[in-house]
Amino acid sequence: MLLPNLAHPAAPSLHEAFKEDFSVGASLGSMSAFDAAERALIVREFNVITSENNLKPARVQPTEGVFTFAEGDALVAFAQEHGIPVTGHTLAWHQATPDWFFVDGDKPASRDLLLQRLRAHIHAVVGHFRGKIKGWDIVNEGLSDKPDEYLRPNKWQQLVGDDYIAQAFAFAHVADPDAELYFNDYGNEYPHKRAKTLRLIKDLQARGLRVDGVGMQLHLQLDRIPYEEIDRSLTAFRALGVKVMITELDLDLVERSVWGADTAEHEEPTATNLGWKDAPPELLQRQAEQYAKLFALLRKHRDIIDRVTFWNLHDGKSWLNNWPVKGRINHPLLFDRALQPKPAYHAVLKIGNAARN
Ligand code: 9MR
Repeated sequence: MLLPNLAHPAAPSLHEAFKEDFSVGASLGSMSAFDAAERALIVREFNVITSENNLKPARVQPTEGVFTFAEGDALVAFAQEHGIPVTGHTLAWHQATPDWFFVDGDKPASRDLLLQRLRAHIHAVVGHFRGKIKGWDIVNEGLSDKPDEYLRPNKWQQLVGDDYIAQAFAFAHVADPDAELYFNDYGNEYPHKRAKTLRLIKDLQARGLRVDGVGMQLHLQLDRIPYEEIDRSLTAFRALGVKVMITELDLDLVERSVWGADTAEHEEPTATNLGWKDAPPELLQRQAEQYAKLFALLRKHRDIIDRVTFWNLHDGKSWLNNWPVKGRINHPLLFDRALQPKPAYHAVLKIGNAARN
């Protein structure tokens, strides 16, 4: 398979084009699912990697006390071989977490038992990768989607209380004192989650906890990118004195009625939500323009943005082929299914190569 830019070997790759600004990354699933051409593409274009699924609690500790690190080890080994830093994702979440965490026989687990399990999980996982994983999404999607509610009422919050987040940060810092610690969420470009992010990070800081960064996922939809809101959140987060990471970027081309990125939501197939084998060229063009406008905005905030990570490598591997409807054919990333750069790739690269002011 051809790699991008082979006709122009001198052309910089994505991460080279943005080297003055931020790292550019991709999330990856199981390494065994990436062939040689895909691996070459990863190494050429990206200089930071996130584990998409294989470090989630359901994968790592499916049964209490039984840890499986093989997939995570393979990803870290690949990254180390190429000198690429890895982000661990994620330790406390309302999804991909086995039920056993939350029960004690036929009763709900007590606060103490759940905290003991949270501590044991974090110590085992962060400890296993100590010195090998640069930073962790400690808590994922902990903020409520409801404007008037602060934290998402997930089982952690219900059974432990609001301080499960602080506890998780504290455990992780003990497990690897050198690891960076992040809070990751979607929708924090919008005012209510922006305000809650500020409240949460300030609360963690007031408790004297280490917090290195806020993750803005940015699962975006064509023609609906809230540029101004993203700009406002970046400006607001600057005051926190932490890094901002764009952690799960993609730009959905196919219609959907569900907002955000909650995997619990589903939608029935319709005439228009299943996508196309070949994306309409005019949509790919709009996608290119919108990605470019976004990267210009992100570059404006390069003093606080540490990295911009796409949610997987190419269109064929995107979660958006299976959400919110199973079996749709989506085109949300910069490379197509044949690993070829799309118009969006060239448009983004152009922003990276443009003069800095
Ligand atoms: O892309 C991930 C998909 O393959 C998984 O099935 C799903 C459930 O574990 O999680 C997806 O990734 C999510 C990420 O972990 C957190 N933010 C939203 C992402 C898309 O759902």
